[in-house]
Amino acid sequence: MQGDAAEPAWVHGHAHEPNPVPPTPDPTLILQRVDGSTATISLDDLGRLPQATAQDCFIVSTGHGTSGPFAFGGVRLADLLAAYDAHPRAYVDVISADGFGNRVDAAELPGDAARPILLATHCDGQAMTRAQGVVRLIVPQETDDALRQVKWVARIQVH
Ligand SMILES: Nc1nc2c(c(=O)[nH]1)N[C@H]1C(S)=C(S)[C@@H](COP(=O)(O)O)O[C@H]1N2
Ligand SMILES: [Mo]
Repeated sequence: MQGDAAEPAWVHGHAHEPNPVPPTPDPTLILQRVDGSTATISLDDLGRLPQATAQDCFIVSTGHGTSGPFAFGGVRLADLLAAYDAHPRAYVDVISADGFGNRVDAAELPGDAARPILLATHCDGQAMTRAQGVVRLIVPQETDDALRQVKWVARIQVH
């Protein structure tokens, strides 16, 4: 996608009406590289990559209030991209099947070593349920009431 006309609507903000219902049952996701080639990534594939934790994360949910702090576990977004030879030039769109998404700038990817940007599969050491969002994007530094916690990540589009 190029140019403003093709921008996804959520780039310009998203209403805080969290969808509680997973749009699909299968957590398998598709990664698309800058050259258009794709890789299919299952939950097992994520589990085989190096695991990291982001401590002290809250879910400031517009639906059911604030909960936490949680320690989310999973794969650093930067590690996933490197493992699949997907190198962003500008940004990475992390998109769910229910029309939600968030844009992570390439400059944000190195992140904070103690609280990295994650594709989380675990919460407080437990495998997350599909309803909890697996696979769930976690940007620990976000301050926008969970707008950067994309539940049910289905597609990672590298630009
Ligand atoms: N796929 C998807 N992810 C989403 C949303 C959504 O509607 N769809 N809503 C966001 C918002 S605004 C909030 S407050 C949180 C709510 O997370 P929770 O359902 O775990 O409380 O999910 C975020 N992630
Ligand atoms: Mo929200």
